Amino acid sequence: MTNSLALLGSKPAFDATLHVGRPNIGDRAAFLARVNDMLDRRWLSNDGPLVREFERRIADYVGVQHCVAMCNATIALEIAIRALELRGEVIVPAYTFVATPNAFQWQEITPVFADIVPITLTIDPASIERLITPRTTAIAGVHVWGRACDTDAIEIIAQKRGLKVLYDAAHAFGCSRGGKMIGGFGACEVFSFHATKFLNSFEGGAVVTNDDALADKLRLMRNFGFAGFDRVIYLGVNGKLTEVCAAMGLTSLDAIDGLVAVNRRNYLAYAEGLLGIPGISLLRYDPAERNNYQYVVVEVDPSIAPLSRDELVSVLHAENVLARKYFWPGCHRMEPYRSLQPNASLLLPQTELKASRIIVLPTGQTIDPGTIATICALFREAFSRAAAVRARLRVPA
Ligand code: T4K
Repeated sequence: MTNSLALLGSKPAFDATLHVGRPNIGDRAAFLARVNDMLDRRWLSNDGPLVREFERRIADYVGVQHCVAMCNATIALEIAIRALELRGEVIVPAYTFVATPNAFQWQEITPVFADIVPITLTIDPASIERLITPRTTAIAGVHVWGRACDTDAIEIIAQKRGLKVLYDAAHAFGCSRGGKMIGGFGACEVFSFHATKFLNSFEGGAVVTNDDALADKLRLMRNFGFAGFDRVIYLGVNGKLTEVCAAMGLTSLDAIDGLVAVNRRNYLAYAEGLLGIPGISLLRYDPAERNNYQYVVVEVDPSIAPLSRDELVSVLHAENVLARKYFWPGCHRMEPYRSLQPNASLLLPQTELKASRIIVLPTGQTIDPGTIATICALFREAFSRAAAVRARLRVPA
């Protein structure tokens, strides 16, 4: 337990930095064996056997017909957008990682920013309805922090207005909604397998779908549009996953039950440690669903908590706890959207509120309950010494 705060002159609670997004790593020997086999085969990329196995196992795990693996989720989103032939405007939440709107803007499709539902932080169906124009071609929900969008309401709006639906499921591998695994909703869904994600393949992503024709098109587009030697039938790009990344992805898949158990243990330790701290609430996962518990997301209510979110983050950083303010500021406040849509914030009250209050805390294999108890004690200590912390933060270091 800490007795004081680094910001007030004590030694930091941790010698080494505790990062959010520290990668989870499966069985090293199994990974290295896969890499050795790969080197012996001399097949390093371009639809190799490890990528094929990875795709098959992802599709089985999620319960969909097709998984098309890609080099990362941003490219996967871009290729999905092309394959779905979207244009004009697409409605996206402003509370997401900037890769979501960028995938549209990069293709000169306007991401129109919708607000979020305060409980789940996912796109608000009522906000979607208000933003539909004759130029709208699709709705892109984000299952942010692994919690599912209201897929039923979105489906009803899409059917009524003739819109396509796709989901950015970057955070949501291994999660479910209504007992159905995420991956099977909308026309397609996009997972990220980035190093920081629940299932990690160093870099990587995938589009999953039950649509045979869409899957064929995605495969062609990820490989320059080649439909066989010397025959290009679509505008394509290089979106391929490498074999070494697939080896890592497969090794992560082998470890998945253990990864959920560690994440859940940590999540419960935070829930216990933060209980009763004024103005602090932990984003809840629905115990009736499958969850990956990959993110520990805390909201600081400044009307109750003695310190603001930003003040708390400064306290934690001084202690070598590199908590993050994801996703602040909302995408609508980042370029080019800030310049292109200067009034967007007027329609995004919940996004503005949540983006100003959220802290994401370290979890995963490198964090244990003892570490979490210390982090939670830092919250209490910071609040009990709020006046001194505030005074210290007012004086430039
Ligand atoms: N959609 C959503 C909703 C997303 O959140 C993301 C990505 C995407 C789409 C796009 O997926 P990808 O194209 O990346 O597949 C990080 C990740 O790079 C990004 O993948 C992720 N979301 C985002 C939420 O977090 P940054 O800019 O915050 O990264 P950075 O460099 O600050 O690292 C994050 C933390 O992870 C740091 O505390 C350091 C730690 N870290 C990172 C890596 C790579 C490690 O400890 N070891 C590592 O190897 O974006």
